[in-house]
Amino acid sequence: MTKKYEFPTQFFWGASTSATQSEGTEKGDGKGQNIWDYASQHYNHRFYDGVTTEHTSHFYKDYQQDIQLMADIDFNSFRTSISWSRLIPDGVGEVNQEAVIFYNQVIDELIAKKIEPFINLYHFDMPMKLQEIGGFENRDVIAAYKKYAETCFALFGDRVKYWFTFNEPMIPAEAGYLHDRHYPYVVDFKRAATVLHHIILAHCEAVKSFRQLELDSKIGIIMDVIPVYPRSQNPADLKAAEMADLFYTRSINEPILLGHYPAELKPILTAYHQMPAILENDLDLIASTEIDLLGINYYKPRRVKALDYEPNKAGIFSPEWFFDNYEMPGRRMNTSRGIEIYPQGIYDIAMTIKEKYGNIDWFVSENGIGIQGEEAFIENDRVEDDYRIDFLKEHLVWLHQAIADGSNCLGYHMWTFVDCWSWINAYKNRYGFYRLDLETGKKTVKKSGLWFKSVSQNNGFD
Ligand code: BGP
Repeated sequence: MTKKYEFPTQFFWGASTSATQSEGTEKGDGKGQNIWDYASQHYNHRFYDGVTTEHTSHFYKDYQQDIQLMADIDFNSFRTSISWSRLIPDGVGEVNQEAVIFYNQVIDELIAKKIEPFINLYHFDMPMKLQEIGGFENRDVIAAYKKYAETCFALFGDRVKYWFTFNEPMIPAEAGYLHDRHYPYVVDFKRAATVLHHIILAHCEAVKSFRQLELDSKIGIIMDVIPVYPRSQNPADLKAAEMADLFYTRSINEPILLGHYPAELKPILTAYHQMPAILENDLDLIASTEIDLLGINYYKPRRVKALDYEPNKAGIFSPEWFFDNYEMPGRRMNTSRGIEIYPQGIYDIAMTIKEKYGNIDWFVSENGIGIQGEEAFIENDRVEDDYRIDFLKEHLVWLHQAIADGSNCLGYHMWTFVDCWSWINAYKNRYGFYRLDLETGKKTVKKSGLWFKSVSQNNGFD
């Protein structure tokens, strides 16, 4: 029977997570520390309720059961990441054989359950040994990442058909080196720009290595193409929006998707002495790298207005010298997370990809709603999360419209499969299709999980 909102055949339905947020550690697993293991122990006060990475949803131990739970609600695809510091504990040396066994089992189990594995190589989780030499600020780490990527392709490339180099490549630079949210908690624009440039080069190197293998699979990257909306059509607001877009979106999207940095960036960074070192062949490498598939994480729009006050330019250089964030009156909020909900944004992103980025194949790689205090919605042992179903529906309706208008969208992954540990917020906000009981570890499907199952089964909804 046709559905009112029917999606293209072989549409990917599933969810995403990351290694650090789901695996946990077990005695004797041979995993090396990454920056999150380190930061959640040594800067424990920065994490909600002081929960460390040891207390995640135990995918390392429970992967078989978890994959069965995914199959129970009809996922046909699932994204997770490989933990670099699990596979190569010091980031560059010996491969940890326990990790090889684990990831082989995960991949095989997913395939056996007819769930396509989407494998990402880097989700914010620099091995601590490499962070000690500067992480992505140090050019040598590009070569270490390339070697790590090649190791993954060699070990798992025979079965993994969808690879991704990075999740949200802007975030390690912006949150770790400019806005004091992620370790190493540096606040320095030029260092952030250096990290971003090196991440882009690492992405290019991994894609280059991948191409040489001529595998029958695709490679891409997971990004945010955050739509920017000006407060008004006043030229000052429009200029502010242009600057926010330039710094936070185009500076990463254009090198990855168009093969060059936006021309406007260099004169500004040079004038303010913030230009990172770019070596002779870097721009050629960027220009010659193409991806096959783009993942887009969409949570919120960015609303912008002209500055209320002149910034103090004696302070640390910041993109916020050129615009203010705008709190639109009447905006619809997810108050748990403190972000605006704007389903139409997904349509606007699709049209930007279509018009500006060659209508490349893409999929929604994350979208979801984190809610604090979800236990208040438990009835008869089930979270009755109608608000999540409404959220999903509204976004899917806009996505459906985008596809009707010619967007090459291949799938939709919700964040996330089971309530997971989150950077900074730990377990404050729950996002999963399954509820995780932190005391017992029990995972129970929510109403939204059952709704999603029917959507996947019917490839759409009414
Ligand atoms: C994305 C990250 C995810 C996930 C999600 C939810 O940006 O890729 O790893 O954490 O945001 O955000 P948060 O956990 O901060 O609420």
